[in-house]
Amino acid sequence: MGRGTVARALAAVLLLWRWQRAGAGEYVVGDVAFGWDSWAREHAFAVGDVLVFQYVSSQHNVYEVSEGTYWSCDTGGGGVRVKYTSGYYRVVLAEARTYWFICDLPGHCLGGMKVAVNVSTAAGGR
Ligand SMILES: [Cu+2]
Repeated sequence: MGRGTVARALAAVLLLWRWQRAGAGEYVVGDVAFGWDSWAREHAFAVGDVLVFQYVSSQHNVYEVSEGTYWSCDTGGGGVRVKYTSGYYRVVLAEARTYWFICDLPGHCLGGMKVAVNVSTAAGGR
């Protein structure tokens, strides 16, 4: 029981993804390091920006999900829009809306491995 608690605490620390700007309007999201969600919340995305998810495919995946699934981390209820499991996922943010992404490996989403990306129409957002 104590061991499980420690594992969970570690997971909460380690399961945050790193953001990195890779060029004009392109952003790389990789495993390890500090909070991707807080970074995304502070950053203004515009239509046409690109997110590149890069991670070890045996350790993580990326699902684009509904808002409800984002908050519940429960992917059993039909809230999954797209599943990406290859370790490399390049998504063009083509629509002005909120994109919801989570990692579906057991405990990862609940541990904080999720991100909401708010995309607005171009011009003046940043
Ligand atoms: Cu993960």
